[in-house]
Amino acid sequence: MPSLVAVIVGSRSDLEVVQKAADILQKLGVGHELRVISAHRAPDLLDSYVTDAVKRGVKVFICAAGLAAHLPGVVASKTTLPVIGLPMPGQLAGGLDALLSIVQMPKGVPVATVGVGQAENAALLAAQMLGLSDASIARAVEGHRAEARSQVERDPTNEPTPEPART
Ligand code: AIR
Repeated sequence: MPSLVAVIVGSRSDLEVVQKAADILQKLGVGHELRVISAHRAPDLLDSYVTDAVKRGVKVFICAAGLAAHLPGVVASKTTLPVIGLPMPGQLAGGLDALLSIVQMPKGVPVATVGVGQAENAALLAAQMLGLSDASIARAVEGHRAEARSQVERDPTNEPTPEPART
């Protein structure tokens, strides 16, 4: 299956959180690939990887990083394909450092940012973007949404309230 989504993380220490994104993409049948490339420690490798991924047909990037999280912004500076930033939980206010680094992009180079550690949402957003031009991915996203809906509706607390006994 060709990769439509490239997931890049800034460090192996991010992999546990990001695994959920890969799981969701797998479940939805979206071809994807994963790389560990720090924008600060290996900028040249990041540059060549993004160029190559675009040539191979990747359509959306998910970039996860913590601390001074410049990875999504750097990738967004190299392509006009959509980039989804996933801030990693960190030591500063639970990941506020990464969230602000990612969401506060200067005008002209946007990064679509999901919540701190919200890997599932990053994957769903990527699939929704691809679903605009791929009916089977759109249907898979609908199915996932329907499952979530029925899980809430079937929650035991949502059983109909019994009528009070008449005296
Ligand atoms: N990071 C790595 N290079 C640049 C950045 N922003 C981030 C990683 C990880 C954090 O720094 O994304 O969340 C700590 O990385 P490490 O490798 O020291 O565990």
